[in-house]
Amino acid sequence: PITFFRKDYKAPNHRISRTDLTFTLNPSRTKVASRLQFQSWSESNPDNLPLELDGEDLELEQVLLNGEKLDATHYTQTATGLTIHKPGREGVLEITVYIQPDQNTRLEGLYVSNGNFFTQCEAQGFRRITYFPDRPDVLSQFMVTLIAHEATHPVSLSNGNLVEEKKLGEGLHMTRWEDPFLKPAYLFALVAGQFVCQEETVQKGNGQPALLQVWVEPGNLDKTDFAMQSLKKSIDWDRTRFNLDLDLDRFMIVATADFNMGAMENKGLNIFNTKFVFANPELATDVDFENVESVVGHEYFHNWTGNRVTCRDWFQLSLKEGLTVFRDQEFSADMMAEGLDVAQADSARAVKRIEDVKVLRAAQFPEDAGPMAHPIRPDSYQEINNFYTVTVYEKGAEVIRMQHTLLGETLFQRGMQIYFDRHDGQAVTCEDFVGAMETALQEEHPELDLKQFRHWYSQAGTPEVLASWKQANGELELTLKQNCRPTPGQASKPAFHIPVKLGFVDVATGRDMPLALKGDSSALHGDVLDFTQASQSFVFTGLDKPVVPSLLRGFSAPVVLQSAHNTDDLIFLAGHDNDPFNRWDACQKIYGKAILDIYLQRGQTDGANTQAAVQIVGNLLKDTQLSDGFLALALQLPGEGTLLESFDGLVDPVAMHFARTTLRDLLACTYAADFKGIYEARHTPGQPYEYNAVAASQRALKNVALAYLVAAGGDDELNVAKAQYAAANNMTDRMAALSNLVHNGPANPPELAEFFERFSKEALAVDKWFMLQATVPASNESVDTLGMVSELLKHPSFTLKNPNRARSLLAAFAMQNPSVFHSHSGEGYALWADLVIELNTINPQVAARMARGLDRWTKLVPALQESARKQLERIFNTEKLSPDVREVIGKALD
Ligand code: B3K
Ligand code: ZN
Repeated sequence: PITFFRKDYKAPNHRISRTDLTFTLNPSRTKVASRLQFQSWSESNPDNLPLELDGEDLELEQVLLNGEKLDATHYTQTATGLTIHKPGREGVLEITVYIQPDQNTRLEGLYVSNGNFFTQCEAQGFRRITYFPDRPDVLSQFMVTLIAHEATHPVSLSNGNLVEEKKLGEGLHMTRWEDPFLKPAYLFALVAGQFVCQEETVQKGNGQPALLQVWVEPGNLDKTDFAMQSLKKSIDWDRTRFNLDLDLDRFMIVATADFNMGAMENKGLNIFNTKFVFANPELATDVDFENVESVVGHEYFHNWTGNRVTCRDWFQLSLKEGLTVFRDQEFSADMMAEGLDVAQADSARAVKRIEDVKVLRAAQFPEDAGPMAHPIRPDSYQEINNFYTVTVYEKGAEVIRMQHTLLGETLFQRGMQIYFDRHDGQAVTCEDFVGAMETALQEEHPELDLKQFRHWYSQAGTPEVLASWKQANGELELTLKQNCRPTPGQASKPAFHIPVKLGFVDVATGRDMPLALKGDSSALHGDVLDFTQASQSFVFTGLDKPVVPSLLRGFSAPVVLQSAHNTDDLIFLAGHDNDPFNRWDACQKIYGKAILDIYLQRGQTDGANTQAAVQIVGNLLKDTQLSDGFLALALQLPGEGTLLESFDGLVDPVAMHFARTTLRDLLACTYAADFKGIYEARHTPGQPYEYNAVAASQRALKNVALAYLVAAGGDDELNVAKAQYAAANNMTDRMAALSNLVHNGPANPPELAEFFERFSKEALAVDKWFMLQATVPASNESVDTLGMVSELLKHPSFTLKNPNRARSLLAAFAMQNPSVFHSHSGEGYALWADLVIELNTINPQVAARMARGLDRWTKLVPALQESARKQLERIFNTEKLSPDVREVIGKALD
């Protein structure tokens, strides 16, 4: 396999000032004619530099240079590209190729979905469309002509503005699109086929109108309202919070059922997985609604952070992704807090923060501890598609968030302004972003810099922070130590600059004490402490009365904090911390300790931590001040993935599942009456459904209570779930009820069949149906999940060709159902390996995602490691293994 290194970056020889593309669209054989105007960048040696174009799986018809046909001695054609030996200082290159969109099951480049044409070019899909310098630092002006049959493909779209439209005869029609902005090829898009749209005109900041459209296949218009609203909110939010306006006359979203990931920010023509567009009460859960809003926001925000300023090379991916995730997280938080008073808004924002940190801990921490660990700005890759990771995205967003914490909102926004002033229209690096933030910081604080902070870009691994303290004579000495375990290629790492947001909570009053550092106070900025050394002590003064430190408030850095809090401290923080995130986190810590105790003591529940967990839940249930959204989160136990990762030793995921279930059942029995009360107070069948943050959190809490009720109960409680299913007028309640029935009740409840029949024409609901069955845990003894998954693979509605469907069974089973996947028979791994191997030939990118299922196999108990290795090796030795899957499995086996 070829490894690409960040240090090998070389600027291109040529720029392509203008790109004209003409597509004659035909599903089995599409003609792509390009006309590239190129100029050499070099002054000194202009004529001899070859023009290097990427290209894969293209049938080359002809090449013309300045109007003259080139014979094959003037260029070199390989399996990966075309090099024009002596193109001259500048000129016009015309190339004609043919491609086969309907054979494209990889869904990269131009492909056909349900008869319609779509493209996906990021990261390197454009080279599957035509020969071109397919690298993000070549920015060109695109003019696109689309020719298609009017009967089959009446709508044809590309980036920018529609400048011409006409009939051509013989049933053909053409549209011509001009994108006013320079862009790299990865932001190119085209869509053609049968579509209908919902549209609206809005006013831009400069008073000019902009046309917004959401395009879907016929029959789906009733699912587009929410996406359109989300788009309008995103536009308003970016203008008010970031002072960034829509720069286009036309902004389109198109939904397709066949898509490798969530969505794509192509300039002016975003292409979305239907999963992140379609939303109506019948079909979408509250979580789906929330996701639609956040992904619509994310792609829209890319228009500035990604498109106006793009990446120099793919090692810089986090430049746009980390920043844009940070922006979409802030957008969602602001939307959740909209219209609430200050205290409620704080708690609503904390709910969003908790949700984001849960994802980070469940998915990114394991990645950072495993064979695929990489810095947010990787140093090397074999297949770039494997680096669209939770590290680049979510940890990348944390690294931006830390800069926001260090600078504060005002200076951070100043840094954004400097960033755009310097780099609008350019392809730049992560360093350029930090540089802009550093300039903003130093305008106010010339003595500060982000020098050490930059390690967050270059070092992988989750730092561990140890915190201990002594309080005496009115002073509290806080000692912090940091350590980051080795990751592939990085044995030891210099200390990180870790912003520790903190407070000292007065035990008597529950109030925060003022923060004052003894002596040199330059490490404290407001309530944020700069922790910069391997070991560091800070003495705080003015603390006469006993306090409990609350550290890393709001999760101010992506680290694992091991604090010296004892059980009483944690119970106190769970009830009194003035930082809602840390209140939640104190609950999680106790639950985690309790589950580990139960795990280590083979099911015993008489330990002190278990008692503390029971006490905490009792306190939470009594606290009338808590919002439903917060309470719903605080009552939920840490996920199995997070638990496995937090245990320092080899683990048995099946036993861990049972330990977690034991605590859940104990809590459920202890507080059955309270859960019933919560449930009944919030279960209002017949009330019309509305999606908004408040109503959604009511439903969330209600359904958490339902899960506890069912966990502790017998038939009566299952009947509560059955009744909720029967009365449901929305997907949130329907799915919550059904998942309790399927996960905790007898095999094949009638509701499962009813659900399939009701929604058999709605692909996204059918995905949910598969997913529910693939996630039945080992603790449900009446279901043989593995057997059921094998049967479901043969279901007429199942196909590995559709990524959503493949994920609904395979990812659900291998990544969201540890107690079955890691079953001691090894059958789970074998089934997973079969499917990865099959998917490898269909869609390498999706296969490589699924292949991550055993990333953490060396953390398993020896017997499981042995079965895991066997399957990993079986995959690795498969013929025609794609580079995508090879990289993932190869690194796991290394
Ligand atoms: N930028 C795209 C992801 C492309 C993934 C290519 N393998 C979506 C996003 O992050 O918004
Ligand atoms: Zn993105």
